[in-house]
Amino acid sequence: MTAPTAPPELVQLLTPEGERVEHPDYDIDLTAEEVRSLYRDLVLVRRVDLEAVALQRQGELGLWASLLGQEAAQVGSGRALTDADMAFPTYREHGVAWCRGVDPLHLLGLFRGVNHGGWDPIEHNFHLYTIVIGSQTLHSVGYAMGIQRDGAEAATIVYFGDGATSQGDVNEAFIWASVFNAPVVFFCQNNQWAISEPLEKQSKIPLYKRASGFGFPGIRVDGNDVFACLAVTRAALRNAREGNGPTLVEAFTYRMGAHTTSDDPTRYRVADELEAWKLKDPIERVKAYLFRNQLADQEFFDKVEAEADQLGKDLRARCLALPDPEPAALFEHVYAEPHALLAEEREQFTTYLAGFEGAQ
Ligand SMILES: Cc1ncc(C[n+]2csc(CCOP(=O)(O)OP(=O)(O)O)c2C)c(N)n1
Ligand SMILES: [Mg+2]
Repeated sequence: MTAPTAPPELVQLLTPEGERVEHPDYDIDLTAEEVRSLYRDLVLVRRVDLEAVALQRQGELGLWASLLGQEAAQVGSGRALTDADMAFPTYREHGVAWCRGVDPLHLLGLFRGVNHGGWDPIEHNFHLYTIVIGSQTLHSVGYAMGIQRDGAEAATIVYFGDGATSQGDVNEAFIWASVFNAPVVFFCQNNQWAISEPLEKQSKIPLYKRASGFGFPGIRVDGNDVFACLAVTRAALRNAREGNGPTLVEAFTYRMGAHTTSDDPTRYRVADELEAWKLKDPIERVKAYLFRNQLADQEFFDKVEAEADQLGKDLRARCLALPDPEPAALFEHVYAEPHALLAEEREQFTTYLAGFEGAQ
């Protein structure tokens, strides 16, 4: 079995071989410095991910959802956001978190079970991770309608997967966004799999085409092409901010790793598929482009590599040093205001814990 080939309507600005291609509707003018910066993001984000997988394997995290292969979709779309835009992630958007300035340590803390997210969504305009598939699409549409009523110059972007498109919430969010002309970009990372369910089990038509049935534009972009993801998302966000309503962006990509560290993809997909997608690696093509056009030398690549090593090392040390929370911290941040029943439950729980031998 070979990897699905993307149809011609896919927006691509950089081929897997690192060649720049033109597109009549989408183009982007990036300086050498900007391309090097995107490359650096891609490499650092992959390193964070790699370190997290290793930490999970060593028993330091309960779970990790790897973004391997989806770096360009996340960095491209993440870098398209302005500070005022609000992003709503799933559980895999470590690359977007990076672009929003969220310390990766907070992500590790969540998967280590020592915090419930740890970052302030308002400070970074990056909502907390959402595990309930598709629910964040409704949150983002509601938020976008708020932006609309405030008359603000901003938009929301919401991330979800191919599998999520089968959820009622996502379809309801499409309808609300459409009829209220909400400033939202639906960013679907079609990584071809929803755990062990292939794309064919979610849709008989390409996902981006679903949008037309709801009354707004849909576009498919090469999700392994950071230039195209940046250009397409930037245009969709601008459109939303200008009052032209939602867009569905389908980033055609591939989940190169397991669904999560609890999953074994060799049980349900063939190795050839992964091999074919490796040739479309999102980082390699930017590297080839930089080399080909002499926009970066070996010294630059070595420097980024060294920075990634340092980041991984530092992240590991800080992760291992994360303090365990007090068990009663479980009750914090449940409600904004004091809550009598919750106070009672906390009391019961602390009494229960105090009953164990050796308890203080
Ligand atoms: C409402 C709901 N149903 C089921 C699950 C279990 N679940 C977790 S991830 C997942 C698959 C999601 O696939 P997709 O939307 O393609 O995202 P991906 O993990 O591939 O990024 C499922 C079914 C869940 N978390 N929430
Ligand atoms: Mg998927």
